[in-house]
Amino acid sequence: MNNMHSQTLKKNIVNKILGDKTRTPQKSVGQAFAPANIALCKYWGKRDLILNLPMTNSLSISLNEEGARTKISLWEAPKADTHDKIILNTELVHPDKPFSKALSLYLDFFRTHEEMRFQIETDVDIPIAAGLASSACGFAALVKSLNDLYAWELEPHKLSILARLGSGSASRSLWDGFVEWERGCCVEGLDSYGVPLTVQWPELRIGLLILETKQKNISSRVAMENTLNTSPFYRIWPEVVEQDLCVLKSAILKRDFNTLGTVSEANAQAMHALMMTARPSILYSTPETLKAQNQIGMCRQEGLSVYFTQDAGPNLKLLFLEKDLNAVKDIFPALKVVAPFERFL
Ligand code: 2P0
Repeated sequence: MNNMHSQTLKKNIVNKILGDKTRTPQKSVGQAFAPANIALCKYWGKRDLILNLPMTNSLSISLNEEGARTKISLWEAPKADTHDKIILNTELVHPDKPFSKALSLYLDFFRTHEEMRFQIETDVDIPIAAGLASSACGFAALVKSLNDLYAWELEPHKLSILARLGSGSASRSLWDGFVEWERGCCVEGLDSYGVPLTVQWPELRIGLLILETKQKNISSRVAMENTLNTSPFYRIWPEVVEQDLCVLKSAILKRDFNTLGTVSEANAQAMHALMMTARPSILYSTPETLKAQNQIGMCRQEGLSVYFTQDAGPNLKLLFLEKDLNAVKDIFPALKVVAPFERFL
């Protein structure tokens, strides 16, 4: 499948979502915020590579005010062949960088004419090295700022579909709190979007434990695909997810923290074990990751309810309750702590 074909497929979906909505900006600047999200039950493997349609549902928690703030406007480029102007954390990003190329390809779906150029300013206020900053909150904030610029007033689930076309996990960053991303079964994915759980859990805390700041050497997109295609164990992953999701949702409803922590940690470990059985094997953990995981296990043996989850990188996200904040901080002083439900209190 070549790039042009995949762009056409995505553009068709965008057109279906937008219908007869205007393609003319209704204000000079559109702006929006979207939170980062951490999966408690992971998305790992696609049923459609182009449309970012997942093999299974997944479940996440959004990180409150940690995320991406984006402004978008039309830009009078000095020459017809000039690219979009993309500014990340106040620095101009060169148009040849993969980040700019991916954004400009995505923006092609929203241009009225080929010469139309955008200026995008994005501030991401969480550590990019944590492996949660870039794609999910970035694409969700971009879609919301386009919705503002064009005054489309699209329903959130439609924004979620548009965000998914940029990056799968972005479909979950349209809401605060817990969000389940439905796998859907339709070929075009018009039934695959985020659905928020109407549950508040004010005592819940997420700690970002940064162990390594180097760029990962295999992208999650490639790692997912290699796992799905080569791991002899991938076939049982959908079953694992189905069971874990069921237990997690019930634990959330009951505010049963130990079950939430146990299953989230086990689901992350199952995803990493699965990657290790890909051929060639994929390993994101470093000795520091394993050391921190052991430390967390030892804390639990001593009676402290702390758990971890891990995404496509060596860093960990800790799960604990507010009452244990000081005890957890004593062990991990550099932890960045997020209260996902704080502003809803
Ligand atoms: C997740 N991850 O559920 C899983 C767990 C990483 C590990 O979604 O190819 O950037 O853009 O759909 O969403 C990271 O992958 O991948 C991810 P694409 P994405 O959060």
